[in-house]
This record gives sequence, structure tokens and C-alpha cells, in this order.
Amino acid sequence: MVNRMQMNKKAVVVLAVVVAVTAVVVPIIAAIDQARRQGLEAEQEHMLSYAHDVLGRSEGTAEQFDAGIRKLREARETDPCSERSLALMRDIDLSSSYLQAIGYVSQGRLVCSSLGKHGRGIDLGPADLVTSRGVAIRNNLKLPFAPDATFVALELNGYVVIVHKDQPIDIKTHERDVSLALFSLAGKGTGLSARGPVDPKWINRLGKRREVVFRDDGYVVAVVGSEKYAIGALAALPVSYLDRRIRDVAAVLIPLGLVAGLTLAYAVFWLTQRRAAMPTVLKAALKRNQFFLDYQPVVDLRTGRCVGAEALIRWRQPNGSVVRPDLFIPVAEQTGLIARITARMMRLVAGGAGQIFRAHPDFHIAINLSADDIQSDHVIEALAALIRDAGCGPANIIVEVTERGFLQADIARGMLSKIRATGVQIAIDDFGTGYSSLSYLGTFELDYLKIDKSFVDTIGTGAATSHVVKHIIEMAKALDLKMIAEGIETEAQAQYLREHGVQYAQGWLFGKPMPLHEIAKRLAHGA
Ligand code: G
Ligand code: G
Ligand code: MN
Repeated sequence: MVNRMQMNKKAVVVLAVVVAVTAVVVPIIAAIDQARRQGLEAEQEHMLSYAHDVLGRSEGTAEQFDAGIRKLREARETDPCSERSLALMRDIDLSSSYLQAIGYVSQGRLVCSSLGKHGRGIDLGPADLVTSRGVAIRNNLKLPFAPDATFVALELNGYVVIVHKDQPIDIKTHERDVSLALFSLAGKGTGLSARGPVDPKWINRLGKRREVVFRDDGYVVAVVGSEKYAIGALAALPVSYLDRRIRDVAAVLIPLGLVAGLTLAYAVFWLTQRRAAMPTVLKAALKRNQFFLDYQPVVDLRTGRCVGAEALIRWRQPNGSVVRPDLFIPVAEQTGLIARITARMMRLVAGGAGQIFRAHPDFHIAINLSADDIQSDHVIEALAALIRDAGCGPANIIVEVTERGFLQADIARGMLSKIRATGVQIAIDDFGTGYSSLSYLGTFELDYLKIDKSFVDTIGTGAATSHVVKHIIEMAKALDLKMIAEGIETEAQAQYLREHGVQYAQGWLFGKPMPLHEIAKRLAHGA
């Protein structure tokens, strides 16, 4: 039996941990995977837009090249290096954002340009490729007046423009490791300028399309081709860049998820264990006499004298901690143990209060009954036994019933009537916090109405609900009920209640729940 229970317990722990960790980690992994996929998509978009940027700059260059050469030809100067020609070249140069220079070439030599006359001319060397339109391209040009820079020269009909080789790929990218390239589609993908590693076979993937995006060998690649010129551009990002970012995120999220999962598992396990164990533990507590009573003084508001006390049950666990009734009374009610607890509470009152009743014949003790308690006749016998054993009269006992106890109205009405017939008095507890209809109230035989702490708390606050307490008082008066106000903490509250005719009060202002012998001490001192 013990073995089986231990096995079950182990199985529950394992199950709780597996379920909770799965419940937390699986969504995290799914989220990471989703983030990776979205990241990949976003990077594909980025690459496409970079490739278009590069292409756009090159197309701009090509347009300015065409326009510049057209202007020079339309000028029809007989001497291409005349002062007027040079002035026109400077004009074109200044108004063309992409062009570094525009000039005249004769037999492979740059004779003059927007920069001036070049003496015997600068040798441009042979063309690297010639496009179908007849544009001769030199793609790694060095010029003596700018030895550190590399240029590209585009020549057509004796005119040439010179641009920085890096000009088309000189764009800002969000990611550090982006490869960019501009290439000519004429010479089977001859690179014109590039940065970062570029695989020539990527260019071929474009085929006849205008743009293509794909993944290849660890890269996200976008390739685009121009509609007007025989040029294309590409942008590529190593996937490892994304993986690194995702790994950083996962390195934080997954341990966090594990911790959250384990915490959740522990909480679930702890709660289920506790709940499942409660009835068993309550039974054991009854058997081992772990319940005891504290008593909270009830005072007469006019004289300030202690006229009675409310018995409040507590459960001292073996480890010494004291459990308050709000935690175990509901469980006892749900599991049918409340009758045994009520019986125990009454025996504790009977066992302890005899002496006080003998010394103070007018003293009263209020006991709390739960809704179930007033559904059966047992309570009548139990009260009779309590009165006999405590050696008091029935008027020394007040039974507190919460509004919930009135729900089965007919049975409750009959029971309360029977109890009252024995001379025991009845108080309605926690009044106003339940949901019973007010019209019922007049049909029950009652002696006291306990004004709940939540209404007392509103006194003097100016809150919208602060006038409710006045109505409760008026209603109690109309029904001819005596009043006990609960939870009084300030003299102002006591003053207000006193002025409005409330007779009795309980609260920290007068005394917290305490052992019965403390109450006896107070009575002896006449406090
Ligand atoms: O003072 P304390 O926190 O213990 O009171 C909590 C609530 O528990 C009170 O509202 C009171 O009505 C209820 N209570 C205290 N003792 C008993 C008891 O013996 N039986 C029942 N049914 N309720 C009790
Ligand atoms: O059964 P009943 O609802 O009357 O229980 C009253 C509850 O309110 C108990 O838990 C008791 O300890 C608590 N209590 C009693 N007087 C005061 C008080 O003046 N202030 C506060 N905050 N709690 C009180
Ligand atoms: Mn009470």
C-alpha cells in the first residue's frame, strides 16, 4: 500500500514535470523556428532590395552615360577637345551625380576630359568586354592622377565616362556580412564590381527572369537583371548570420523556458498534492487533536465591557504552523468532514468555557456553523450536549450562520426555529456579502445581525459604498435585530457605530482572537 502510494507519487511528479516542461518548451521551440523562418523571409526581402539598389545605381550611371554622350555628339564640335567641348564636358560632369569624368578617347588613349587636356593622352589599355550595343568596358582602370582608386570606363563612339568602381555597390546594408555584386550579362556574367564572396554560378540562376531569390550553400541570395541594360546585380547573406542571431535568442529563451516549466510543474504538483491530501490530512488532524480555538472579544459599545467572544477554530500542524479556517473549512465542507469539525469545535468550547460561565453568568460565546450544519437535526443534539457540558444556559450560546446557510430556505428556517426554541440565540454572519434576497431575512427567526468588516471599513472613507452601513443598521432596527459590528480598527468607526445605535462590536481595536484564558484575565480585570 505504502509502496503503491510512493510509486503513484513518483509517477505524478514525473508526469507533472514532463507536461509542464513540454508545455513551456515546445511553444518556445516553435516560436524560435517561426522566428527563424520569418527572419529568413525578411532577409530574402532585404537581399532583394539591396540587389535592386545596386542595379538602380548602375542603371543611373548608364543613363547619365547615354545622356552625356548624346549631348557631346549633338554639339557637333569639329575639335572634340576644343575649349567649348571641354566646357561642355565639365557641365555634363557637374550635373551628373554618378559620373566622375567624361572625356574623349582616341586610339585607346584619353586625350581630354572634364578634368582638362591630358597632354599626350592617358593609355586606357584594352577593353575587358564589349556589349552588344558596342560599349567597351574597362573594368579595373587605374588613372595616374588618382593612383589609389580603381575606376570603370565605359566607351562608345570615341567618348568615355569614368566612374568609381565601387560606386554601384557603395550602399548601406543593415547586416555586416552582405556580399554585393554588379555584373555584365553580356560577357556571361563578368563581374564589374563586387564586395564579399560571390559565387559566379548564382548569376546563371537568373536565366531570363528579372529577379530570383534562393538559398544556396548556406547563403540567401537575390539576383536581379536590368530591363534596359545588359547588367545585373546580386546581394547575398550567409545563413550563419541568421543562425547566430537565433542561437543567441534560443540561448536565453530555452533555459528560461525550462526554469518556467519546472516552476510550473512544482506548483501544479504541490497544489494537486495538497488538495488531494487535504481530506486525509484533516481526518488525521481530527484524530490527533490538532484543532484548537481562539476567542475574539465582543464588547458592548456603550460600556466598552467584554460581554462575550466568538470562537474561531485553528489547526496547528505538526510542524507548528497554524492554519486559518478560511483554508480548511471550505475543504471540510466539500468533503463531508465539516460535521466532525463542528462537533470537535463544540466539544472544545464545552471543555474550556465552564469556568468563565460560572464566574460570569451573562457571558456569551458565539460559535460558527456552516451551511451543512443546519441541514440536519444532529446540531440540535450537539448544542444540547454543549450546554450541558459547559454548565451554561442556552442564552449563553449564540450560533452564527452565514447567508449561505439560508439558501435551502425551508430546511434552514425549520432548523433555526428549532434551535431558537431551545433558547440558543442566532446571528446572521457576514451579512451583505452573500447573495440571499433581503425579503428572506424577515422570514427567519434571528436575534443578531453581524455587520461585516467590509462595510465597517467604508465608514468615514467617503466611498460610494459608505452609506450602505447606514442602511444595514436601519434594516436591522426595522427587523428588531441586535447588531454586532465586525472588524473595528479605529475609534472613529466605533464612535460612528455607537452613535447609530449599534450595540456590540468585535475588532482589533478591542482585541484580536486570543486564547480563552486571556479572555478570562480581561473579565477578571473588568476590562
Ligand atoms: O479569525 P479567522 O480568520 O479564523 O476567521 C475566518 C473565518 O472562518 C470566519 O469568517 C469564521 O466564520 C470561520 N470560522 C471560524 N471558526 C469556524 C468554525 O468552527 N466553523 C466554521 N464553520 N467556520 C468557522
Ligand atoms: O467569522 P468572521 O467572519 O467574523 O471572522 C472574522 C475574521 O476577521 C477573522 O479572520 C478575524 O481574525 C478577522 N478580524 C477580526 N477583527 C479584525 C479586525 O479588526 N481587523 C482585521 N483586519 N481583521 C479582523
Ligand atoms: Mn463569525
